Amino acid sequence: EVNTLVGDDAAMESIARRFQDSISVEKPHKFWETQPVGQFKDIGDTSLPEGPIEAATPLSEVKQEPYNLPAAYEWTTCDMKSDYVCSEVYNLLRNNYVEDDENMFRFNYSKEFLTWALRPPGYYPSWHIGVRAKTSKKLVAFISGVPARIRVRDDVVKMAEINFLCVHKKLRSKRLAPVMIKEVTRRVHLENIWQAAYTAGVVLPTPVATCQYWHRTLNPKKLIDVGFSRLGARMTMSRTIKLYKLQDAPVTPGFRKMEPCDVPAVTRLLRSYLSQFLVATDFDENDVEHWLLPREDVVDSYLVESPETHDVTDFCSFYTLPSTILGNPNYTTLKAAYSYYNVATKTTFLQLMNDALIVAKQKGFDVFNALDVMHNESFLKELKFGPGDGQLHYYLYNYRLRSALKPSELGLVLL
Ligand code: MYA
Repeated sequence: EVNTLVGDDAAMESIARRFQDSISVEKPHKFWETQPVGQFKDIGDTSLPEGPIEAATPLSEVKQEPYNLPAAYEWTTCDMKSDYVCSEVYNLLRNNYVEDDENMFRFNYSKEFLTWALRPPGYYPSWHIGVRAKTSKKLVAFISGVPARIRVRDDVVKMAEINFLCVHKKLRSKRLAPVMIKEVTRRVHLENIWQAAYTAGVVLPTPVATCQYWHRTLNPKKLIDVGFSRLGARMTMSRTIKLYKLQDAPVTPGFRKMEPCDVPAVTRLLRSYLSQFLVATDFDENDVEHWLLPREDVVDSYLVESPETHDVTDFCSFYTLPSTILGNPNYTTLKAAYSYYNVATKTTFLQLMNDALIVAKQKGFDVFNALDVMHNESFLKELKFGPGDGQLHYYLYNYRLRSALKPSELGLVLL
């Protein structure tokens, strides 16, 4: 009898999870061991230099033909300007993309969101890569990249942000993912870009940072009904509703929605804020216009314009990412807002983010999520966010850091 010593369920679960994490660090990664990424065996070796792991090669040496797929499948470049193709990608992800550990929820990125996420300034259509079944032409897998400038310490590096890797549930564990990753890598190399950034819930060689999601309940009754959260010990529903109650309208004077004319001021504010983090996005005005101007049901941005000086002093933003609720008779969708980039210079972070919660509640979100990146720790507990159970690992491809970063050293949010 080994396991009778631990009586508490939560403690058991956390031990099981840590045990699994330690296994995943030991188990071989037949694919990732062949890639220019930090390897587990090198953790703690501070003699290795920071920067690119492999040098760029002349473009003429980049493989010109796509990688081979199993005979029944073919590559397709997904034209995200086509409403039909966009719907195909949307449906693949809606039915097969990321689920929580208990398979209760699955991300349901909207079509408008995908258009936004995949067509930023300077995007490459060739980086929107699908796999189709040859006979039916059905889309069965997808992976995407978009270009970004990411600063690592003092170097601004052109990178690809890789996202939406998805293989149809019926085609899992057939080593399709490594072929897709190699193919996107090839197409990124063809644009003379040699580094990438990505996030995943799974542990791979080797995270540059491991972050945690925190959740702020906005609609307690629904979150409890659908099993997202549980009624706390010694809590009733009415006490819980009262605990999470917010004011009806934002309280900061000058708090308003961001508009096109604010792009220069917001860019200045954001660039100055992000300069303090070790790894951060390098936003210019074009990026801010694309990534931060409000788009209905996709991204929301608010700022504080000083009533006296008319300076923009504070900024907050969040994106809309609903999840499908799997197998609940009463509800089909969980409406979640995800904290994006926030800057506070005059207003306190606490008051700024409290106003963000208020507008999110007004807009009908059930929950407001945030990672512990940047200065988010400074408001999470006080604003009644609770820690989630999943972790999000950040990775760089072909770029080594001497040691892992703290979440608070990251100024980067991927969608
Ligand atoms: S993260 C979101 C990933 N998507 C999902 O979780 C959706 C649901 N799951 C699936 O669709 C499948 O399970 C996926 C794997 C497609 C994830 N990132 O084909 P397999 C490795 C990287 O037999 P499947 C996001 O989108 C795994 O360790 N590698 O497995 C960012 C193993 O390798 P190794 C992953 O389950 C993506 C191999 O794949 C991931 O059928 C960033 C097994 O392949 C993962 N999330 O399919 C991609 N999951 O043996 C990297 C598993 O070595 C980009 N694996 O352990 C790298 C930069 C490229 C550009 C570089 C430019 C210079």
